[in-house]
Amino acid sequence: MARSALDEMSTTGAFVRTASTFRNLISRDGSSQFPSESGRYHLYISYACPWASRCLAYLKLKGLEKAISFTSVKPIWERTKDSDDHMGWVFPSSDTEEPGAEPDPLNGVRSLRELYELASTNYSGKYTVPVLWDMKLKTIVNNESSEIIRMLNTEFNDIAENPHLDLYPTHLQAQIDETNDWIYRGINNGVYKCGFARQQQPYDQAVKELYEALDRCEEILSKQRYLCGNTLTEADIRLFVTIIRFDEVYAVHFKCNKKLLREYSNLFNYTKDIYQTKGVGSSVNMEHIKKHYYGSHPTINPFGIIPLGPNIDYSSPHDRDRFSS
Ligand SMILES: N[C@@H](CCC(=O)N[C@@H](CS)C(=O)NCC(=O)O)C(=O)O
Repeated sequence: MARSALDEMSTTGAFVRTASTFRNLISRDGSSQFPSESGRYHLYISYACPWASRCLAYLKLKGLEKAISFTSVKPIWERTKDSDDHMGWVFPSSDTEEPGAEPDPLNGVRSLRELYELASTNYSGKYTVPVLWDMKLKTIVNNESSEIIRMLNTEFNDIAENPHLDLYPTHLQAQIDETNDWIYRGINNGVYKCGFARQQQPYDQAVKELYEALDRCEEILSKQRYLCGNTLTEADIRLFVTIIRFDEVYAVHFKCNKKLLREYSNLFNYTKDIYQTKGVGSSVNMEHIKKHYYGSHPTINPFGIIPLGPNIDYSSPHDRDRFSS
C-alpha cells in the first residue's frame, strides 16, 4: 500500500492513484450516523492541494464557513514522525509560523498522519487532505473530495447561507458526470500522470491525453460560458482547481509545457471568470501552491528551487460576459 504520492508507481513507471479509505456520508435526513449539524464538522485542507481546494471552494460558495470550520496544514511536507522517514502534511506550531496555516485547533496533533491514527489504529494508507472530521465522534467522516463536495452541495442546505446554489442539479447530472470523467482522466489526474511518470512512454501517453482534453475544453468554452452550459456547475469547480495551478506549477514542475494555459484564449478567460466568482478567489493561495509542489517532491525537483514566474493576475478583466448566464 502506497504511503505517499511519491510511491504510487506501476511496474511500467506510470503514476497510479490509490483510492481513498474513509467513505462515510453526512445526511440531512437523519439516515446516517453523521447528521448535518452546524458546528460539528471540521475540514482539514492544504491550500496547495487541488482536491482539498475544491472542498474549500464549495464551503465558501455555499456559505458554510460559519457551520463548518477549516484549517490548512503547512505547504511543504516534513517528517511526520521521528521513528521513520515518512514525509507528509504537518501543522505549524504557531499562527505566525506560516501565514495561511494554523496549528491543529481540535486535537493538537503535529501531523495529519496523527489524525488518521486517532481515527483508525490500524490505518495503513496515505495521509491525504482533504479530511472531513467529526468533532463529536472524533473521527474521519470522509477523505474523498469528490464525495465531500456532493455533501456540501446538498446535505447542509438547512444551515447554508446559499442553499439555493445547486452545483449538481438533477437535469445536468448525467452531463456533469460524463464531463467529470474525461476531465479527471485527462486533466485533474492527467497532470500528475505527466509529472510522476518515471518512463518516457507513460509520460508521452499522459501528455497526449492531457492536451486532447484541454483542446476539448477550449472548444466547448468557445461556445458557452461554462462546461455544461451557461451556469456554473461542479464540473467547472473540478476543472478550475487544476487549471489555476497550470502555468504557475504544472507547466514547469510536471512537464506540461506543450502549450500554456494562457495560450488558450477561452480557457484562460474562463479561469479568470471562475476565480472572480464570489468565494472562489479566496480559496486560492498561490504561495502555498508553489511552495508545496516545488518543495515537496525531491525526486522531481531535488533542490526545491521555486521558479520566480509567471505570477498571473487572475483578477484582471475577462471576456466571458459575452455569454449570457
Ligand atoms: N482522492 C483524494 C486525493 C487527495 C490527494 O491526493 N491529496 C494529496 C495532496 S494534493 C495528498 O494529501 N497527498 C499526501 C501524500 O501523497 O502523502 C481526494 O480527491 O480527496
